[in-house]
Formats: sequence, structure tokens, C-alpha cells
Amino acid sequence: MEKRMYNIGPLLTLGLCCSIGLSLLSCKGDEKKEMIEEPVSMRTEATESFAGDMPAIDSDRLYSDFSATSNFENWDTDKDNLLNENEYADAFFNTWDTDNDKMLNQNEWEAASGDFGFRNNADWEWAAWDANKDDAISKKEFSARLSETNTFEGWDKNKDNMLDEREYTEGLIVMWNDADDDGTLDETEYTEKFKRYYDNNEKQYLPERG
Ligand SMILES: [Ca+2]
Ligand SMILES: [Ca+2]
Ligand SMILES: [Ca+2]
Ligand SMILES: [Ca+2]
Repeated sequence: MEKRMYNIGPLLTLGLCCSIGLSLLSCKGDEKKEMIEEPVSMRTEATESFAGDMPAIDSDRLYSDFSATSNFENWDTDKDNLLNENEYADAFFNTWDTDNDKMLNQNEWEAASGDFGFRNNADWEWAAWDANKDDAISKKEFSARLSETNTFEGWDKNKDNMLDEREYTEGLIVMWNDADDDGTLDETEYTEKFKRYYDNNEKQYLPERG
């Protein structure tokens, strides 16, 4: 009795090992199968979402982010909750003056004019805006030239010669979308631009006119 059980023991163990081994193998087989199939389904998903309607970064999104900052309130120096053309020019200048030295150098100009959609635009050439040729664009030079571009008029949808915060963000998002090379302002590009130009923690507004 005792001997027979002793003999069966190793057989049971062997059987158990085999069945564990087999199930491991079959599990591995399943894993392999899934790994082969997964990229196909991922590729399908990616293609679908790319081809489908990705939620564009629209003026509602920008308005929501922008109105959470104090930029507009800071620019609105006469506190009527609107930007007149002077306040608008100051705001634009300060936005582009990313190092806050109250002058635009050529690097700031090339970066910002590109980001806002004016790369290779004859109306926005550095040399023309730097009227006194001192290799910097002052706020005065900027304001004078900006008024000739009719940008303010273009953003002023209801033609009251004022921009409210909604008009400001609607004008801005059109510029940013037009500026993008592939015509789609994606989340990363949007976040980078917003942080560079409108993040209060990164920038400090200096309202004096130059
Ligand atoms: Ca105002
Ligand atoms: Ca500067
Ligand atoms: Ca100058
Ligand atoms: Ca208006």
C-alpha cells in the first residue's frame, strides 16, 4: 500500500508539472497572439481618430483659458472692460516682448510674428517696423505700424471701435490657427503658445507706453 502510493507520487508530480507547463505554454501562446493583434487594432483607432473630427482648439477653449488669467484686466488701463486701440497695441507689444525689457528684439519678433501667422508676410517685416533702424522695435514704433495693418479693425466684430474679451480671443484663435503649418493647432502647440504669451506666472505686464 505504502509502496504503491510512493510510486504514484512522482507520476502525479510529473503530471502536475506537465499540465502547469502546458498551460503556461498555452498562456504564452495567447499572449503572443494578442501582441500580434494589438498593433492592428491600435493602428485602426489612430487612423480613425486622425481622420475623424478631432476637437479643434476653438475660441471657447481659448476664452476659457484666457479669461482665467488677469491679462485682459491688466491691459484695460482705463477699466471699462474693453480694449481701445491704444490699449490693444500696448497689449500686443507686451505679449510679444517675452523678456519684458520693453523693446522687441529681432529674435522676439521672428518668433512671435511666426507664432501669430505673419511669417513671410510683407506687411510684418522686421526692417519696416524698426523705423529708426536701431535694431529694436519700441512700443511707439510698434503702435504706429500696427494701426496701419487694420488688425484691430479686423478683430472688432461689432464695429464699436472697442474689443471685449470675447472679440480678443476670437481674433487671436484665428491668427493662431492660420499660423500653424499643417492647419491644425494641436494641444501641444496651443499649450506652448499660451504659456509663452499669456501665462501670468511667466510674464509680468508693464503698462507704461514707450
Ligand atoms: Ca479699456
Ligand atoms: Ca524684449
Ligand atoms: Ca527702433
Ligand atoms: Ca467691439
